[in-house]
Amino acid sequence: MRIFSGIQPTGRKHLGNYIGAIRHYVEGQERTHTAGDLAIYCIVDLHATTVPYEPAVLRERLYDTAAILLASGLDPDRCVFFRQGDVLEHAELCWLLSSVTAHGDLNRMHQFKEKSAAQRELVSAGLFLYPVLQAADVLAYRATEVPVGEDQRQHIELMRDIADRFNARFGAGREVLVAPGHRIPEIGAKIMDLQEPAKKMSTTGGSGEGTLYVLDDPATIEKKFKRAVTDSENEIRRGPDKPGVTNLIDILAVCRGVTPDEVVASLADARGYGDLKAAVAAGVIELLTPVRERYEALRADEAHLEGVLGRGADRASAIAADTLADVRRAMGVGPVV
Ligand code: AQP
Repeated sequence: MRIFSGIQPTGRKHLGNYIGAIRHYVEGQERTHTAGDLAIYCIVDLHATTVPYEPAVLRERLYDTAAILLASGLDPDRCVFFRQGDVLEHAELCWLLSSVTAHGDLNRMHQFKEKSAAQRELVSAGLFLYPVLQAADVLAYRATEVPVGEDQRQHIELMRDIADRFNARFGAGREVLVAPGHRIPEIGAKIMDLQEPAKKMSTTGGSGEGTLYVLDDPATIEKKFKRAVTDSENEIRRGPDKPGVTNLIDILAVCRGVTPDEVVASLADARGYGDLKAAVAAGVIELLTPVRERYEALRADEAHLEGVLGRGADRASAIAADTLADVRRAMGVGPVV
């Protein structure tokens, strides 16, 4: 078992990122460490350049994201934690894999359709190639498991196709690249916007009031849940006709580490949505307070963050270079080695 996952240093990380991805990174780190395997986590700054951005802000957000991940429990002694832009193999592998990626498949990606529609000036070729770079990220480490939220399912399926196509075209009977599986949580894979519960909570596409940030203070968390959009009934249950209430139940289930049914049962005597909202706010405050408290000290020491990322990049490079050498050899690229 080898785990790989990447996270963008864009915007501020929100509850969806935390519940759908970050907390699973920590779980995966412990699981692989215990089993003598490896978990590899990467802040994908190259991906962040595919939409308009400010270079100075990108650096700030990179440190913000690194500090959040460490504050959440990533331990560089128990996993490999690095910045994508430090390991040059990602970009080269992206180019090489583009030769076995169908243009038509990239055109079908939901994320490309949504993000390209949102661009006012330039739809970059980088945005189109985003899933190929993401495939390179994972395939460079021959990862078998990729913890992600529901929105990334299509990209993981594409990277499996890319690996299979590469092996069929260039492998000469060998599995040069490993087709990874996704690990999408049963509950919390798609946390919805608190104001527009039909839409996923999102860095770029969501509403400010409906997006709950990992670093929000308790008063803000209470306020955002109090104002969360529900429906005109008073019945606490899950269902496609109740996206707002379903979202609150699921968030509370994750916070308590129980099933949504157990959450519903525990609220049998509730006086209405007010009690549900108060319980969710309390649960999220308990979940995120330790992260927020650890964050400040970590964020203040950029030299330490650079040291951690640099050491992680050295470890990552050693693995990725090995895969790249195999890929180049299989494709007949570069000198004979
Ligand atoms: N709402 C969500 N619920 C559960 N998981 C989510 N993820 C994102 N939104 C939700 C998961 O978080 C991981 C890191 O995401 P990312 O920062 O690399 O960017 P993203 O997937 O594009 O999501 P964002 O942060 O909300 O940004 P945009 O604005 O692009 O939509 C991924 O594993 C993702 O599945």
